Amino acid sequence: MAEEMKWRTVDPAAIEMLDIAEAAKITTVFDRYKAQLPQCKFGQTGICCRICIQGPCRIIPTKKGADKGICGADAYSIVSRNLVRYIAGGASAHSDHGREIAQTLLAAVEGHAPDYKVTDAKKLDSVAKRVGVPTEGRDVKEIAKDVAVKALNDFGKIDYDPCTYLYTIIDEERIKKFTDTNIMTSAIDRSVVEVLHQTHMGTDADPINIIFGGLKAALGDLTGESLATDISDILFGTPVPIVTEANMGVLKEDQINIAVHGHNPLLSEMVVYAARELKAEAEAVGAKGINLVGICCTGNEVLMREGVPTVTNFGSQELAIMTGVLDVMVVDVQCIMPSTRDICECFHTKLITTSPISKNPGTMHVNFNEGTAMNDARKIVRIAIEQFGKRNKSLIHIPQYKKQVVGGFSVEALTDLFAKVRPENPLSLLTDAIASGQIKGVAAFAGCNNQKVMHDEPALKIATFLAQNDVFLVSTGCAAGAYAKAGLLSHEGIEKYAGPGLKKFLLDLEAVSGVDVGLPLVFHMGSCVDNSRVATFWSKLAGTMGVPVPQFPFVASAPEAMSEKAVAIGSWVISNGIPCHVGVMPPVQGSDLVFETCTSIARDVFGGYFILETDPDKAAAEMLRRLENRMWLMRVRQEAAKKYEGKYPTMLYEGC
Ligand code: MSK
Repeated sequence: MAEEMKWRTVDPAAIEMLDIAEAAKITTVFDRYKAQLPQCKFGQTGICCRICIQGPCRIIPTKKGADKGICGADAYSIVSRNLVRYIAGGASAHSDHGREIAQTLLAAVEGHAPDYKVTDAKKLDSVAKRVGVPTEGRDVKEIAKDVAVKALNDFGKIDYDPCTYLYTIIDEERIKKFTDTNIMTSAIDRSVVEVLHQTHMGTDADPINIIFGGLKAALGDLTGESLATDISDILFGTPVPIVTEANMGVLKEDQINIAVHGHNPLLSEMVVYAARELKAEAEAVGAKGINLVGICCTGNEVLMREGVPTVTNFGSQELAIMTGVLDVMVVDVQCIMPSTRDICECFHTKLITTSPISKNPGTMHVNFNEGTAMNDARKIVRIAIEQFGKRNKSLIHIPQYKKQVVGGFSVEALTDLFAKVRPENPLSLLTDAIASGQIKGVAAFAGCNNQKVMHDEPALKIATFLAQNDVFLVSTGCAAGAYAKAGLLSHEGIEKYAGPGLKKFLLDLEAVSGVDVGLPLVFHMGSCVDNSRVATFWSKLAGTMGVPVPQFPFVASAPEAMSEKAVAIGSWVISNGIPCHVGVMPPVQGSDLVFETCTSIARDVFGGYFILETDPDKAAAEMLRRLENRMWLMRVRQEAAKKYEGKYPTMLYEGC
């Protein structure tokens, strides 16, 4: 591999495949990033305005006349507008995914989607109770219908009451905070439309007001994620610990390989069922079976529930095709690089799009429909069976790297795990370990890969540092993909990286867990929409400890944030009172006011704030410091409460 490319990834399988790409002169995302350099400084710092067609306007603070846009917009208006439009995009993607899931549950109980059913009646019951749907003496279908309707209602109800699926996962302190700051979302679609209107040319020029509008849309995003997770669990089952593998070594030369890629489990679950059903047809063409593998968050969905191995995460999706054994890559929505088509054309791999809103010119399209789901999935699997015989054997190269993965840690699964030690109050097992100082707090890792940083490296560096310092770790999305490929989602991770306090905690738990292969260092909580599980987790932990969320020692990180969805997630994370590290500089440096609002003023208002740090070593140290600071403050508050019988002066969320 050329020297300048060697710093692009730490994944050994990806390194091997980049050599193949270079030899074959195949252009990948790694090359295209390089070709885009240097990137436009105006865009990078957020001071390029493309909102009307008088522009684009680029702000030059030192040049009279060019220090404002043509309409007179200041840099702070432009930067904040650009930022919240990312949030609107992210909220649209997550919530539209959630809408499809809710519509499918409704269609299933009304008899229009015969291949779907209520798989997890226990989850249905708990969601119904939470969102106020009566359950007593009612049929499962009736309850499911009301749960689906409540979810669909959250998209566009006409009143201004808070969204049900948001209101019921946050505590009273946050309800008051969101109400007082006027960011409580009353309808997902309205929150997105409103912020697009607010940032239309000539509407809002006030950066703080714009940012608060963005936070309302971010809470719309959380609402969409929450209902997507809940109803996916109802349809396909709430994840429980499951053992599988990750990295390109999961591909099998003697089997038909199908990669499911994108986000929505409605399609990928059906492909799992169809692959099991059509095994004999695969054998009839000389294959030893059908090997399903996952990429990105569709991969995470089927890993969590079905144990489907992960072949890779976002940054190296193209490289999986170059192994020459991928017979079909079937995609739904989001994070699918258009370039996958060009790479598939160099191999026998058939790229199949399935969503009416996610097509790629020149690519086969099988329209996936909830009413004909299994037939559509069978069609896709049969295309893969056909492709198997078309492989060019001289192009086959499977890097022999794979790691064991123990995934499937929904909040319910984690609670059940802790209950094995402490049945009466399961989560207190972790909060007591935090209170005693054995565990320093909890860190959640989410998000993508981004070509601006070395593929997978920041996620690994930060997590291993925090593990060595006894922080309990959970993860979702493509960050979880990085940990899966590096062995951090298995017992190997505990042995290699856990500090003494964390190691004792995990090994004690492991002894009673009933998971034969042991527990992981990092607990995989699912796909990007499953960040709602993370929000539920911190809410329950804080409740168990008896403190508001902004006081609980919890930090989040998106070490390689890339998508609009990541911006939306980060924004509701900080609104919920959690410090959130971002390892790639978002376009906010063009306005000191917006930068300070994100990193500092947000802290005074919400208790959460962004830690914008591109050096992973510094970021890891900073995250640990923030956890320790929260723990120290909690002890100070407790001491003060004892001494002054609760009548001590009010403190800021995180101290002065
Ligand atoms: S797939 S949004 S690259 S996590 Fe959810 Fe991965 Fe980020 Fe897409």
